[in-house]
Amino acid sequence: MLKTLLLTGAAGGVGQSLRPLLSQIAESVVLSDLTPIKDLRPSERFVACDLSDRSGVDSLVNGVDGIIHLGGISVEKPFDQIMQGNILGLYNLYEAARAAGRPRIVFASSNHTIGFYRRDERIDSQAPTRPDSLYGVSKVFGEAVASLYFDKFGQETLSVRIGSCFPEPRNTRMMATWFSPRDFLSLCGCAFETPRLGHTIIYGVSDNDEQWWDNSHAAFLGWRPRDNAAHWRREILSKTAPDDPNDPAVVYQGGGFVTAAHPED
Ligand code: NAI
Ligand code: 15L
Repeated sequence: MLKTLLLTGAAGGVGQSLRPLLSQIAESVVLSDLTPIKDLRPSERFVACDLSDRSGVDSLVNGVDGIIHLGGISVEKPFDQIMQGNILGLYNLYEAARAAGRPRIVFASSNHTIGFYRRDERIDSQAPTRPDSLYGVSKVFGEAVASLYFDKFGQETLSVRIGSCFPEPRNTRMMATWFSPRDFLSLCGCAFETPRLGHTIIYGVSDNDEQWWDNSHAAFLGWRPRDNAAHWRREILSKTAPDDPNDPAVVYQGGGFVTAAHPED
């Protein structure tokens, strides 16, 4: 059990889904975001912080013993926004952690680091990255910083290439990519408890019938996802038009990020 966990990006979708579960892994939680959170539980306190503000991030990280880093831009956006949240913000977090005794970090990376692999390819965490967006490139940067900071400074990180973390799967793609908040929470528990984490990359995905990703390199974590998107399959198929097998958003793992225009065009 952690004494004090820092959750960045706490006001976002994943942060709000994880919040009610965090008492399973931490005695107290510092929630942080640009957007205020008002409905605080007794074990929570809120600290507003822009991740691009170095001294703000230094104070935020000081005194915590574990970090789940969700904060930043979560979709394709103009590069300037991505640079502030995901490049500078990520760097500030790692520098703050290095100065504050190296609390373990669970970094919310993304499947968009590898979105240009086809859905009929099964890849593991050692496959070369193939980002599908500027957003995906920023997550590759985050993983590279995590790698450097372990090799050079001993900062340990679990980089979780999250598929689609929502309370329920929403479309046919999520039959393969869905990652339940409950499975994410149990993975964070494993990351904080395992004796040696190093810098490990894992695909954040539930125990879905449809599988694109091989997590065998992270088997030492002993993590067992329990949820399965197939439970919603019939309902989703009944509500959606059949996928066009020639649509690049269906051919490639990254879905709509693959076909999205450059955000500055
Ligand atoms: P979200 O967009 O709902 O939440 C992100 C939060 O970060 C927002 O509340 C936003 O205010 C905050 N934020 C943005 N820029 C900031 C800055 N400069 N300083 C401080 N806070 C800032 O995203 P969501 O869906 O909750 O995702 C959380 C994390 O997980 C993101 O890093 C995202 O890239 C990653 N992820 C999420 C997936 C999903 O399926 N939801 C899939 C893959 C990765
Ligand atoms: C992500 O990286 C995004 O943050 C999220 O909003 C979803 O689009 C997810 O990937 C996905 O691929 O479904």
